[in-house]
Amino acid sequence: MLTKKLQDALNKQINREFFSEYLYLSMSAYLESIEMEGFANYFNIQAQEEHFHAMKMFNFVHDKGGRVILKPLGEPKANFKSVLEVIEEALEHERYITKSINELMDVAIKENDHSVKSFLEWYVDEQVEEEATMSKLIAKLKLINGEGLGLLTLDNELGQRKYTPEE
Ligand code: OFO
Repeated sequence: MLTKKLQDALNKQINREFFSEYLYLSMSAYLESIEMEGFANYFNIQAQEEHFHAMKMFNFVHDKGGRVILKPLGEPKANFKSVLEVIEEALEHERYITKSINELMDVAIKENDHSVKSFLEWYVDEQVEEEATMSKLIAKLKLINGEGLGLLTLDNELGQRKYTPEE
């Protein structure tokens, strides 16, 4: 069983994971619109990963005998100034998610639910990786001034990325 407080906090996080999926799809759509197909592919895969994060938590709430309540998703930003701005906003968003996961972990600790704490460890680790990946992309984009042949090469590289379902 989950306490009401913990169930509410998990439901809030499920909403944020689905919103992440929606935001990354919106970023992917913008990138398609400026012919950056590799970056668009990259964010399409990010969106699929976020869907997985949301469903993993959705299923966990049920496994714990809890009730999932889905709430509306906000409207994701649709237009950006550049590829660099997209990645910078994605990093900003991941930092917000990290903070949100940490706060959720605080609730699990206060409610003394060890199974939820153990479950959330996966998300804590995942956030380190997600922030690092975005930071590296920003560094690369800055190296090539976000334009020219460098940008096309990076776009081509990101176009090779394939979705590998996580555990
Ligand atoms: Fe990109 O983060 Fe989910 O958890």
